[in-house]
Amino acid sequence: MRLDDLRDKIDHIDSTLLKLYNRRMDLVHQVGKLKQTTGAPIYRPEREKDILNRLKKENQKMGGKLTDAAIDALFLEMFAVSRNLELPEGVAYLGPEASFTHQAAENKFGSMSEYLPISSIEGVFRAVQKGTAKFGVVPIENSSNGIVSDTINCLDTYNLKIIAEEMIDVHFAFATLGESYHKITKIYSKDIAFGQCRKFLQDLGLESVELVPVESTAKAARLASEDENSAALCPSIAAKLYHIPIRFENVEDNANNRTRFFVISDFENAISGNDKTSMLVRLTNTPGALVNFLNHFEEAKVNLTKIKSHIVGGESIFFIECHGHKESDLLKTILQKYQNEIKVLGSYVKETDDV
Ligand code: PRE
Repeated sequence: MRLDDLRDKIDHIDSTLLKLYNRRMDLVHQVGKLKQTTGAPIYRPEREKDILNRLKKENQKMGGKLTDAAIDALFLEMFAVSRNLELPEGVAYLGPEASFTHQAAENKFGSMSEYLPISSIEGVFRAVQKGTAKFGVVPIENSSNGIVSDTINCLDTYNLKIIAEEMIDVHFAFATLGESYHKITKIYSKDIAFGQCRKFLQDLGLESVELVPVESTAKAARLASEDENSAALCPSIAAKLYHIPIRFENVEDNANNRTRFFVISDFENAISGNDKTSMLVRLTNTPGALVNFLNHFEEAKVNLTKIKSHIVGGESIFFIECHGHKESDLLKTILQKYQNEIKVLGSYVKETDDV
């Protein structure tokens, strides 16, 4: 078939898609109106997951060319458009713009949402608590640096719920305006990024160049865009934002460097059938207290996925995660028994196993 003929066919399909999108949006609009009368949450991650799972199965059966990742990309953006049509809701995230948290937020909420970069984790919690934003996106742990204490402290202090999780691969780019990296005198980045890219800097003979730690990798990119004898270790989106050429991609020493994020809001999710629950647990400092507590999970055949101890205000608490929804029969019994010791932080669709 000739190019023109193929393009005619594509045009025809695009027009059909447009009609179908609009028909879908009419229905979504009605859903939005219905939700406004009942005050039900607009964002329903478990419903979105159901739709995606069903479509992926159908796609496999029909031998479609779309991969699962392509189905996610197309439909998650469409859900974001739908939610904005039902009710535009702001998303606060640990900024600045082009940070890894921004990337995680865009993965969840698409490119059309209204984003609010906030300079601290507690600021994100405050914005959601006050209603300045409906959602907040904060990092919870990184495979190289462990748990983010500020997030745990805020989950303990604020009465907000974890309503979703998101995992992203953390890749650093080495970006500079300079033609030759031999002339580089300064490299900007976050201090932890220098540690994560140490071997790369050694291999390039740059370990003795001045390493300048700044608050964010996005700021590093901005500073590097102002001086051609400097470079930044930053996410590629930050390099693009400040128009600095990327000389090397994925320069981190550990290729499996991942960060997990939580989405927080003021509502609770319904059961999806594939959920995780996160909680903070304060147990008495007595022999066997932790073992006794954990035994209940084994007896109920509930899979524990994480247990980390953490100090809050001089007191040791446990950050614990397990499979299942807090309203499921298996978990309900344990949560009731320990209701004075446990603060449930949220039940949400399980997206990932661990960092
Ligand atoms: C819809 C949109 C947003 C929700 O997060 C889930 C699904 C969709 O576009 O399919 C519709 C909707 O609001 C709903 O089913 O509750």
